[in-house]
Amino acid sequence: MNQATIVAALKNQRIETPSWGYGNSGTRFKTFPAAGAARTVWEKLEDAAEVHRLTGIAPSVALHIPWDKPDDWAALSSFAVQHNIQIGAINPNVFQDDAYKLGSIAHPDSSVREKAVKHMLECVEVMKITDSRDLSLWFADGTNYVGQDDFRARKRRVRHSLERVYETLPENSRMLLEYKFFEPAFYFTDLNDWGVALNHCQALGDKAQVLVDLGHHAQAVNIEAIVAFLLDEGKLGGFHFNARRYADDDLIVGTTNPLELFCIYAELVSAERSSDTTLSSHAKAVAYMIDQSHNIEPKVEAMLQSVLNCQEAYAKALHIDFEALQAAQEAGDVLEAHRTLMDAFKTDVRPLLETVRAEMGVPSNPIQAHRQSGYLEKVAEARGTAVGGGGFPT
Ligand code: AFD
Ligand code: MN
Ligand code: MN
Repeated sequence: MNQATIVAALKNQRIETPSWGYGNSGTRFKTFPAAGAARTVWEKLEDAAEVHRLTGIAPSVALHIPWDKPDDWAALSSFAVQHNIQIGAINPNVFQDDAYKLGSIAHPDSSVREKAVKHMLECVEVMKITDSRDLSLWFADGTNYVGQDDFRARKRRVRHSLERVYETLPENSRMLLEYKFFEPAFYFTDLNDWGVALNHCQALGDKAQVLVDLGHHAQAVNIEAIVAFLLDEGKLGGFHFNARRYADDDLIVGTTNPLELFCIYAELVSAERSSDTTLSSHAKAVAYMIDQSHNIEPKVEAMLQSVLNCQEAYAKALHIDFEALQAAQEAGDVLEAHRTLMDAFKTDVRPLLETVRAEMGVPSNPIQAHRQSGYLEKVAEARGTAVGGGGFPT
C-alpha cells in the first residue's frame, strides 16, 4: 500500500470509547475511587470529548442504559454536539436488577424475560433519539449448577427474546450480539462462544451481527481466526477491545499481547482491501469499540493509551505487503510468509503517526499533551473524588 493510501486510512480510523470507562470501577474485592473520575453521563461525555480532541479518531462514545440515562435526551444530544462528540452504541443493562438473579432473556420465568425484552425495546427507542446504529447486547445469563436448568429450553428462550427485539430495529441499525465464555455464571453461559452467537445471528437476519470482546475467550484461543471467519460470513459486527491476562480483565488493549491485536487488524485490513466488494464493504462497517474498566490507572490517560494502541496496530497492519504474503502462503513458504507478516508488525510507525497527527491538527504526542494540559487536575478540582458513579459495582 502506498504512503498516501496509508495516511488516508489512518486519518479515517474511528474508535469508540465506552462511557463506563471514565467512571469509577473496580473488582469484587475493592474499588479505589479516582480523583476526577466521571460521575455522570455529562462528565463521561466531557472525558470522551477530551480523548477525541487529543487523537482526532475517537468521535463517539457508547452509552450504557440506565447508567447513562439523562432526564432530558435532547439536552444530552445538544451537549454532545457542543463537545464535538457523538453518541454511539447503546448498551442495555439486563444484568444488575435484582429480578435478573437467575438471568434475563433465558430466565425460566416468562415475566422476567418480558422485563428484559421491554428494557431492550426502550433502548431501541433511545437509539432513535440518539441516531445510534448499534444496539450492543451482552447477557450474563447462565447457570451455576448441573441440573439447574434445561439447555435447549434456554436456547429457545434466548432466540425468542432476541427475535422480539430484532423485529423492532430501525432501518440501517444493527443488533450486536456479544458472547463470553464464562462469568458471572460459573457452570454454563447461554451466549458462551462465537459459534452460539453466530448461530443466533444467522437465524435472526442480516441486522444481527456478532460482537467480539477480546477478553471473552479462554486462554490461547485464536481470536484473529474467529475474526477472519466472521468477516467471511459477513457477520462481524464489531469489537470490544481490551486486554486480558487471565480472564475478562478489561485491561488497556494492546498491552498484554500486541501481536494478537496486530493480527486482528491484519485480518480487517486484508478484508477491507479485498476485491470482493461484499467483503470489503462489510469490513468497512465494523464497529471498533473499546470496553475497558481502569481500576488503578488514570481514566482519561488510560483511554487515550487504548486509542493510540489501536492506532498503532492499524498503522502496522497497513504496512503488510499482502502481495508478497499471499505469494509466500500459496507457495507453502512457511517462514517467508511468517517473516512477511512479522516485518509489518516490527515496523516502527511512531514517526508516521506523529506526521499524521500533525496533519490532522492534533498533538503529535497526545499523552504528553494531555499530561501538560492540566485536564486531570481541572476535573479533579471540579468533580472531587466520588465513590461509585461508573456503573459497574463499586
Ligand atoms: C462487561 C461484560 C461485557 C459487556 C460490558 C459492558 O463482560 O464485556 O460488554 O460489561 O456491558 O465487561
Ligand atoms: Mn464487552
Ligand atoms: Mn467483558
